Amino acid sequence: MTAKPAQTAVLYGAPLSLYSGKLRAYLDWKGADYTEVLSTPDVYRDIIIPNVGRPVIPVFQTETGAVLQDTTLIIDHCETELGGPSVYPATPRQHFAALLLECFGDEWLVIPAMHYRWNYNEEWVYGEFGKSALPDGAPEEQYAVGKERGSTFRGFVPMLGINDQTIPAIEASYEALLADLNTHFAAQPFLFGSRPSIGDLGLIGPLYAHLYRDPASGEIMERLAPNVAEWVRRMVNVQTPQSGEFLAADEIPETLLPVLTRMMAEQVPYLEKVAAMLGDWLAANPGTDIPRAVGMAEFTVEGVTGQRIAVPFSLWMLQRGLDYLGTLEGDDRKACEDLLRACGGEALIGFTMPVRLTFEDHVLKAS
Ligand SMILES: N[C@@H](CCC(=O)N[C@@H](CS)C(=O)NCC(=O)O)C(=O)O
Repeated sequence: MTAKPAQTAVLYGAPLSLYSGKLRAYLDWKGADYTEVLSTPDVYRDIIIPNVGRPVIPVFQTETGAVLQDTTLIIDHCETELGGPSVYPATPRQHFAALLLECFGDEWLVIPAMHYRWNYNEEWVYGEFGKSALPDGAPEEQYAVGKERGSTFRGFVPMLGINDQTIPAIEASYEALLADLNTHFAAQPFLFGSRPSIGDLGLIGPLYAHLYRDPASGEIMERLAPNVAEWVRRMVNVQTPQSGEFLAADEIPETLLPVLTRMMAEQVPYLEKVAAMLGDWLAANPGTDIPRAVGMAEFTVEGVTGQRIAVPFSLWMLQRGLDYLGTLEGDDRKACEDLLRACGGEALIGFTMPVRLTFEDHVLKAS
């Protein structure tokens, strides 16, 4: 479905939104011509729900009026339409690692993002929800509306596996990740050199809107990992669009190995479980659209095991990386597989998807 042609492209989003931050950072680095419009209730009613079918941000309206959702699809659309320097490295290991880290940021770091937002910034965030819903309202009105709207998101917290048992492990894992990234960004401006990649964009979603911009979380980041806070500022206050280069010779800095290792240790075992559960679900529900969750899956962080919703969409994100790996042959493929072995990612070599997933017209489908 298309809406009326716009003169310039429009990003419908909000300052407090995780994925809006990812898309905005991309569009700014790309030097795209666009305006940002706050996703007020009117925008949800008039633009988002009629076109996307559900209330979700960010949504991107192209100059010709097409309405796109999902940051990955929007970024890929702009990469094709706008040309110019790409956020996808051209060399195999960097390209593959960037796709993996996009999946890690988008689909896994939502756990610390939501934990710190709701357990350290709750009252403040209600006000932020209110600023989006009622931009001209008085602070008390904004708070009241924001509390109503924000409560839905607060309600997701236990489903993400965040509870009294898992919180100490989630915090230990996040602090260790911050330490690893702090070391990395002491030496490199971005993940793979002086140009941001799709991997940086995956990480910036949670690490900006929730873990930097939410005040109590931002204080933790500044204190524990000032280089990460600097990287956030480089990502979101773009000084020179389209600038920078990826490191020569397909180098993966050693300092990224602990980050990839964390992904392999925490997220990949969970994704294996989701894959198995999705296989069972499809066998029991043939011909049905895939729901957002297919049950609760076990996950383990820093030795503590919990349960969280099993999200098939996360497998679609993983499939992007696996598809890329599948296109590689010979030395290029070996280089990527060696990288996986170096960070405990053997499970991704020959990972079996229960089915091929497509995400089209805002719906995830088995194809
Ligand atoms: N994978 C999507 C996720 C979009 C998303 O989950 N957005 C959040 C706000 S940052 C939202 O609107 N969630 C409400 C919902 O999904 O029902 C993307 O990259 O755009």
